[in-house]
Amino acid sequence: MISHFLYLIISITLWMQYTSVYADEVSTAKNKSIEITKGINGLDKVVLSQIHGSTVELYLYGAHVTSWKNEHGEELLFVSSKAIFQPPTAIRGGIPIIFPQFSNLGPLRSHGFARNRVWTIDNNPSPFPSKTINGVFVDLLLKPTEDDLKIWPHSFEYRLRVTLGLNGDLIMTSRIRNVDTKPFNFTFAYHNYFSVSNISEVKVVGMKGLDYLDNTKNRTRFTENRDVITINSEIDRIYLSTPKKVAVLDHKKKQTITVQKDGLLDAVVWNPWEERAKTIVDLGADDYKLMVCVEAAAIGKPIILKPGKEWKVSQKLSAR
Ligand code: TA6
Repeated sequence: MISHFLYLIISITLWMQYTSVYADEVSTAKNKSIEITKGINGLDKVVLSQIHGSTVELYLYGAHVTSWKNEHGEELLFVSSKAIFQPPTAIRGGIPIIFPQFSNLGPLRSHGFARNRVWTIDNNPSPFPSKTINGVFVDLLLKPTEDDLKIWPHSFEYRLRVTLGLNGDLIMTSRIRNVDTKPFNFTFAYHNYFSVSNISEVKVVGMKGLDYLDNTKNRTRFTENRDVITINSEIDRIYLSTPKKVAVLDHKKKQTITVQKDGLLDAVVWNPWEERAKTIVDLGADDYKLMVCVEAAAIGKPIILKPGKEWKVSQKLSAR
């Protein structure tokens, strides 16, 4: 009799354990998701969500990441209070994709045209390495239109994978293929705008001893002698041949954002400060205090891509 009773108790316990594990798995599967929806002004937007609560939002317009939140729902990217979500204006903030021309280093409008085009979702991308498998991701594709070929006469296929890792990291992998018959050159950047508590609290580390081109002084070349870069006036520099990791420390937030680059030699540091911010119509007057751009880039040595070849680079952003 007692053994029957014990058997019943054990069975009920096992059944309860099984159903609770099963319920966990169901909610896990529900919480890690990709949603295609409408954003500001009805523009198509993709939302990636991870099990622990981190999220990423990106617009098909520009393949532009506009939000990256940690598991506590805190926003890690800066988007201007005056950002215009209306083509053909590029969205001010988030992560503009700068291709095929950084700044005015060529014949195109500043920062090229990838950030001003509507990308498509690529449902059939060529295989990626399996290390992104734990993440939730979306694949996007940009090909030039007839009009693009008139201003930049080079056929390409640009495949971008945006992944939100299990631990909340944001990984962006770009693969640019030359599908033309001639080689072409380009420059490139992930133009990351990070949200900061106050620019006076920010330190950028990882640049000591490196040469940089100062955009505020006609790209004159200097050498950085500081361990830690603090910002108290306009800064607009292209650091050349930087290490794979650069970091943005925010003392007040007690937060470090790490930019880990793969295949991208350069890093840009930009804050317009008060006077120049006034000349940027889609930036709020005090917004410069709340942002710093630390960009993963290929500028110093433009990329030369031969027909049939693919250039593959990535950045991984982590906030701890
Ligand atoms: O990456 C820095 C920079 O090239 C600056 O010179 C500054 O002008 C900024 O980008 C923003 O450029 P945009 O064309 O978006 O106004």
